[in-house]
Amino acid sequence: MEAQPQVKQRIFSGIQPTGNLTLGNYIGALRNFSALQNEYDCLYSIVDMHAITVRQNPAELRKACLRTMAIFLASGLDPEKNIIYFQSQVSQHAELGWILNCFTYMGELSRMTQFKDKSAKHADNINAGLFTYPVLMAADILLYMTNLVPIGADQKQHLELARDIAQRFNALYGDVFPVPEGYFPKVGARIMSLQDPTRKMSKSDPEECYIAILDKPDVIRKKLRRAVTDSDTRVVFDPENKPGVANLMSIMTALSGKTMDEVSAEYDGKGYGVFKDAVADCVISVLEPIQNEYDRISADKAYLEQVMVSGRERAARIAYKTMLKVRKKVGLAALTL
Ligand code: AQP
Repeated sequence: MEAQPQVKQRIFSGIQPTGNLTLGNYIGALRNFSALQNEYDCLYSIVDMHAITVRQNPAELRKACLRTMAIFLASGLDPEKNIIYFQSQVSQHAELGWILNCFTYMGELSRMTQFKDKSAKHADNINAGLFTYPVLMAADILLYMTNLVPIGADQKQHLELARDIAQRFNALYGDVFPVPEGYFPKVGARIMSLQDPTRKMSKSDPEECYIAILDKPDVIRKKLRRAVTDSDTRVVFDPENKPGVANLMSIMTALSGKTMDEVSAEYDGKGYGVFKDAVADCVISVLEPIQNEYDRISADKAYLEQVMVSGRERAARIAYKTMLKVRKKVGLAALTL
């Protein structure tokens, strides 16, 4: 008997086109995207609808969307193998988001730490979208019958909620959605701010707190030299007492493949200046080729347009099929006779 071709498991992940993508986004998410593209059937989305939960400058947001797509491609994502697309161009995200809102409880959403953090950061605009953000994220994932979600540790709580919603829906209507699993980097699942290493590195924080994927080498070196450490001189991994050094060690370990012990053996006793310069060399050696590729790709507007159109069409086909099923299950008017 002829062997049946193995159906690949599906991956979905998204990144918000807000500001400059950071080294945290790269280590926590983007790097895994390209590592997984051969084994899985992958959709990678620029989630622009999530971005407007915080007030954005429209012209800047549009530019940031294209910039983010160019970074996806420059970091090694193949648009033939993967579906790369803008979330807002596939209207079923909003449609499923609404339906799933009706299967999510206020109490669950009130517990989300990102909502609490972002409400504190944007106290003048605590809108309903910010509150229901995790439901839209659940819709992003479930719309494609996703099995695996590569994300950083900060998104763990949102993924848990997506799993709960999927299970709740399945319990009512039969096995509609696979219950998605998270895929987290072994090291670097939470890269911390360079200025406050007890908080995650975030692209909406002030410039000196993060390294942007597109930061030039001299900027990277300067930011790392100014990174907050401690008054001790030891290069040892102790996140509780030495969060700044631990963060720099995580960055180096994640990017170089060296173990924490190897990094410690190499730099302990040499002073923080030498260590920080070595971290800068390591970061630059990874980001510089991506930046060169980014310059090439972002100059080719026709190519970006082609990736955008093809991604949108391929994603919409899958999304449409899911919505036929979901609409039928919940009893909405049929789309086809
Ligand atoms: N510091 C981080 N360390 C590891 N992973 C991270 N991610 C984000 N920051 C870190 C991962 O990157 C993916 C995309 O994140 P996002 O853009 O959707 O939003 P976010 O997690 O809220 O990131 P930011 O930088 O904090 O964005 P703003 O400031 O715009 O809200 C996710 O997989 C995330 O885990």
